[in-house]
Amino acid sequence: MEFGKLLGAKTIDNRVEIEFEKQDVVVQIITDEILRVLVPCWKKDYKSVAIEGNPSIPCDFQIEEDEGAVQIKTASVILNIWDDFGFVFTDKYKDEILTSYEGQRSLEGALSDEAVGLLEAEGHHLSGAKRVNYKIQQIFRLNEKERFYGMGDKTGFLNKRGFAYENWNSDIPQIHHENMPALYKSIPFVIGKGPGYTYGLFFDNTFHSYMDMGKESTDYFFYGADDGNLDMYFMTGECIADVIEHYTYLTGRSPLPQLWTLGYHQCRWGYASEDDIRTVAAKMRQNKIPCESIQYDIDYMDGYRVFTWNEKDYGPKGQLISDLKKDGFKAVCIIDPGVKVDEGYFMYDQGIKMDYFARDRDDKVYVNQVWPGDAVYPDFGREAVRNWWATSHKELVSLGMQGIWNDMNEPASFNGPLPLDVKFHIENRLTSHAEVHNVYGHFMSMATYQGMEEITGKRPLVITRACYAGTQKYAAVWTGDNQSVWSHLQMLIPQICNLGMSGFAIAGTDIGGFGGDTNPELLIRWVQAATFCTFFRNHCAKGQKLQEPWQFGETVVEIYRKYIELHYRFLPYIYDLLFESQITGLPVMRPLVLQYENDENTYNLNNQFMVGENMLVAPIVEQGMTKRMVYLPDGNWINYWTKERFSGKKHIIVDAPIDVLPIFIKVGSIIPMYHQVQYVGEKPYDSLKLLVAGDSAWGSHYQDNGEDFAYLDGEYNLYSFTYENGELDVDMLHEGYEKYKSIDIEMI
Ligand code: MIG
Repeated sequence: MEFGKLLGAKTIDNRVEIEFEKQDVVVQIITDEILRVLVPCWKKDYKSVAIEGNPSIPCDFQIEEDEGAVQIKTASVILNIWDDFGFVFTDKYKDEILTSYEGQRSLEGALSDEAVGLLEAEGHHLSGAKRVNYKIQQIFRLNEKERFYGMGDKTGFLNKRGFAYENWNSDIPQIHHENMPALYKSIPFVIGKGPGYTYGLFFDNTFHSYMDMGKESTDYFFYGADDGNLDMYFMTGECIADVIEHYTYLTGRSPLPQLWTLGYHQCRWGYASEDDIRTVAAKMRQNKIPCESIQYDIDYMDGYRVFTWNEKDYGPKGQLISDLKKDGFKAVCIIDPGVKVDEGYFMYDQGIKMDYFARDRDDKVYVNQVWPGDAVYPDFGREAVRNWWATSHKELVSLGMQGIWNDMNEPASFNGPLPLDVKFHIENRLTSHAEVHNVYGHFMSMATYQGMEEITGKRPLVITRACYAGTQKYAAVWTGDNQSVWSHLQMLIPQICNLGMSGFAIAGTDIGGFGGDTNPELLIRWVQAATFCTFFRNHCAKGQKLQEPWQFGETVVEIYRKYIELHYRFLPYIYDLLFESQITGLPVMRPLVLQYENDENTYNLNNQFMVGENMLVAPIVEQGMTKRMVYLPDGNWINYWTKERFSGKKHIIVDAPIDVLPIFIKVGSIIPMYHQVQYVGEKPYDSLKLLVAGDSAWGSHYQDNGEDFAYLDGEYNLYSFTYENGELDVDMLHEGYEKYKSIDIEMI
C-alpha cells in the first residue's frame, strides 16, 4: 500500500479526511476513546457487518495541521499522522501507545509466488508457511514487553505474542494443536498490553486476513488481508476491561439468556433413535445428575434434510419431545446450512423457486456436498433469505423445540472448498464467497435468532460453530471438534478466556472431548474445569467410546454429579454476571490478567481463571496430578472446600485429589446460590442463599423470570447486600418482580 506525501486534511462532521499523494485515509472520531482509521482502498462507504447502526457519539476533538502532518486530539487520545501514512497513537499525556512500523517486513525464508500457488492448489488455504506482503497490510512497532489477548477461538495460550494467525473460518476435524493458524471463528480483535498502556485494535474486514503477533519478527507485528479495506478501530482505556467495554459497545454484547440454557446438556453424535435419547434422559434422572436437554444431532432429521423429522427412528413428530418435557427436558436440535438437492423437498423447492441459494460463476445454483449428499447453500447475507430461514423454524418450534444449534456454517463442504468466486450477497450488494465466507455463520445465526425470537417470544438459545466479530449478539458458541486429550482440556482455559475477552460471554467446549475416547480421570477433570462455563455440555462423536458419566462406573458418577450440582448451585452467580455483561461486555470466565493486570504473575497464566471478580478457580489439567500450585492475587482468599484462609500475592500448593476442583472465594464478597434441582423449573427458585465471605462483605444480585423480555420493561429485581456486624442488610436497587420468600446466609 502506498500513500506518499501528506497533502492536507479536511473535517466533515466527525470525520477527518486526510489526503495523501496516492491514497487517502479517513479518521472517524467514534467516541473520545475510539477512533476508526479507514484506508478506503476498496470501498469508501463500507457498511460493517459486525457493527450495526451508527456508534458515533458526538464529542469534541481538535485538529491541527502542520506541513506534512496532522494531529487529531480527543479528550483521551492523540493521533499524529505524517507522510507515507506514518502514525502514532498516544494517550492524553502524550505517552506512546501504538506506532506504525516504518521498515519493511523481513521475508527471508519466504516461499516464491510459484510455491505459494502450488500449496494453494493443493488446498492449503491455511498455509502458515506462506509469507508474502499482503494486498492490504499494516505493520506496527512491537514493544519488547508487549502482550496480546483476545482474537477469538485461536488455539494455544492466553497470550498470543509470538504466534501468527489467520482469519478464515475453518472446519478442522483433525486434532487442534497450539500452532494452528485458524479454527472456526474469525474475530479480528486484539487487546494489546505494554508497559503502562492498554489498547484494542479491531480490523473490520471479512476477507481472509492474517495477524502475526511478533512471530516473524521481534520488532513488529502486522495485520494483512487479501482484499477489502484497511479498516481499523483503535480503542484506548485505562485497563483491559475498558477496552472490552469499548469493543462490545461497537460490536454488541451477549444478550441475557434463558436461565435453563445455562444448565447442563448431554449430547452425542450418534444417538441413533428415540430409544437412545429416552434411555439417556432416564439415566440422567435415575443417577440424579441435573440435566436440561439431550441435544438432537443430525440423526433426528429425515435423510439429513434440515427442518424435517426422522419418524422411522425418532417416532411420530413431537411425541418424544413432549414425553421428555414431562420430565423437565427441553429440546435443542442441530440445524446445518446445507439444503439437500432433492426435488419435492420443501426447503429445496422453496429456495430454488425464490432464488435463495448461492450461485457459481456461470450463474448456476452452486452445489457441493455435506451430510445429505449434494447440497446447496442459502445466501444468508440477504434479508429475504434470513426471513425465510427464520420462518422455517415454525414447525420445529410447534413440536416443542426450544433451542437451535447451528453447525457446519464456516461453511463446511466435503467436496473441496467452495471456490472464492461463488456468488453471495451482503444485503443487496452482490459479492463473492471471498468476502462472505467469514460472515456466513454470522448471518445464519442472525436468521436463527430472529426466527426463534419471533416464534417463541423467549430469549433465543442459538449455538453456533462459525462466527465473526459481533455474532455474540445472536449466538452462544462452542469450540467445535476438540478431542479427548489432556492438551485440549488445558486449552479450554485460554480459549474460553480469549473468546470471553472477544465479546463472547456465552461459550463452552465439548466436555470429555468430542473426538477420541475419553477416560474416567480426563472426564472428571474436564467437567471440573468446565464447571463455570456458560455453555455446559458433554458431547462426543460417532464411533467413540460412550461418554455419559455412568459409562465409567459409580465413582465417576458421584464425582461428576458433584460438579454438575455445584454448577447449578452457583447458577444465580453466573446469571448475575451475564446480566452485568450487558452493561460491561465482560465475560463470566476471566483470565486473572483481566482483574489483576498490573501483576506480572497473571500475564501468562494459562491454568487458572476467575469467575467474575470474586471466585478463583484452579482446575487440574494434567494427568495424574493431585496437587497443584495456585497463584492467589492481591486480596484475601478462602478455600471453598476447606475454609482455609490465605492472604494473596503469593503462590500456594493446594491438594486436589480426583474429586476436588480448587476454588477460592474472595474475602469481602457475597455470592448468591440456589437450592439443588434436577432441572431449571423443577422447583421454583423462591429462596436465595448467600455465601458470605468475611465479617464485612458486599454483593449484588439480579432476579427475573429467566425466560422472556419482560425484564426490558422493568420486570426484575436488583438487590444489594451488605453484611456488617453480624447483620445482613438488603437494599432493593430495583423492584419489579416477585421477591424471594427467604434469603438465608451461609458464612464461609
Ligand atoms: O462433520 O453433526 O462439530 O459437534 O456432532 C461432523 C455431527 C459434523 C460437527 C460438529 C459436531 C457434530 C457433528 N458435526
